[in-house]
Amino acid sequence: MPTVKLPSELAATLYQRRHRLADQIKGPVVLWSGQPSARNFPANTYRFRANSHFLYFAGLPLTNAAIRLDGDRLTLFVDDAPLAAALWHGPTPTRTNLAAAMGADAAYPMAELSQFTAGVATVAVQDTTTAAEQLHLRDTIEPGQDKALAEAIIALRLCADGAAITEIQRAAAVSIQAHRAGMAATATATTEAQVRAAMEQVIMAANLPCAYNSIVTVHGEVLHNEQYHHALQPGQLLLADVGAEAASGWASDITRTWPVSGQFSPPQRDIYDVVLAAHDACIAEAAPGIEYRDLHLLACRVLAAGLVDLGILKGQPDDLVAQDAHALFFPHGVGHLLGLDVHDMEDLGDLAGYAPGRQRSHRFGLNFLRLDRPLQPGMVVTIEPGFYQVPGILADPFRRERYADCVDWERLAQFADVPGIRIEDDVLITTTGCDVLTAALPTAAEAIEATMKA
Ligand SMILES: [Mn+2]
Repeated sequence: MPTVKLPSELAATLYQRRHRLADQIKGPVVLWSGQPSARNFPANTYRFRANSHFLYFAGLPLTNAAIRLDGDRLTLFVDDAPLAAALWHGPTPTRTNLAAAMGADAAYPMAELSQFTAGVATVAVQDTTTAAEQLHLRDTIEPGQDKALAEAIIALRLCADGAAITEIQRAAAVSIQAHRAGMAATATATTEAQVRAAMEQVIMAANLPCAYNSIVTVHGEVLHNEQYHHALQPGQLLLADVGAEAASGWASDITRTWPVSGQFSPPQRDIYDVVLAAHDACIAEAAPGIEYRDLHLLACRVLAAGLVDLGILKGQPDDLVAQDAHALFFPHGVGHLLGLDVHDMEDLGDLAGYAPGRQRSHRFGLNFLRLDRPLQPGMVVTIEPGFYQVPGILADPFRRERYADCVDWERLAQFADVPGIRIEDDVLITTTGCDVLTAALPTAAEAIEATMKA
């Protein structure tokens, strides 16, 4: 039988996370890992990813398992694989081994879990089979008990510990290599799919999954484009938002935009430098105590000022931002929390992203802001301003009318070869400022052009 052993430092980190949770919350907690969902028949499944809250405290990506935390006591529930399963899946570690690796005080088959779930708090998992089981097994929950657990977990996961930072850096290092490979492959690639393949090849060869579905597209204006069939033409921009996930589950998230020909056209370069100025301004300001919302508004102001300088927007940058005119071209937030999930803890809605008492704005320029908290040391966030010409926004008669005086539409037409640009880095907030974990991948236009030739 293969055996699992966690490095002692990681085992200590996991113990510390569980201990800190016990400090925050009274009463037992059960966290489920979840199980694979069937694509069609049961044996053909989507790739399984253990639930992030389970991973955070258990450290092992077990399938169909649960942990019960009660004070410092850890109980593992998982089944030993039936002997017949080895025919299809090979030998797997035993429950006894997994429990020892995790530092569990006791371990039982999943069938025993029902005896331990009275009155426990939990967090819902994504797969519907396990989610139904969670509902079925827990009957005596106090109102607000699950929310209190979610808030306690958020208090921990909001700031990365040393082990988490190391793992995000590991994932980021592979993502940086993937982006370099994508830039280098563009000279000979004829489709988006070929560049995507060159990028994901690096991630697959490192034996890692992607942290999210890759975006590799000449239609950067489609914010979450998941099509890869378009031909690459000289003169186009290619936007690649691709990130590896570490074996431990921690994510990285990088976007770069580069010219298919290897050289930005003058209009592309003009807009690129405006987006880069917004990106750099946010990174220069990111520090403990700074409101993330203010970084978003800073990005909006720098973008608006740059677009005024280019003659695309008309007016004072502050006035334009107050009217949300920037959102015609930058209709999303400047970034999000990054951790075990690429949009960390968004399974909890806005509970993690928004500080207590704060709610999403309905404003056109603010309603996609995913994070509204003061920055704290240990937080990992993305900084990802962009510029997009989204037909659904720019051709919308209501917006055309509303912003008729703010936009020089004739001037804008001269930037038709700029459908979408985004520049995204992963940023760790330190005690004095911030550390760009993805800084080894260039952002400056000349440096990108140089990397494409490498
Ligand atoms: Mn992102």
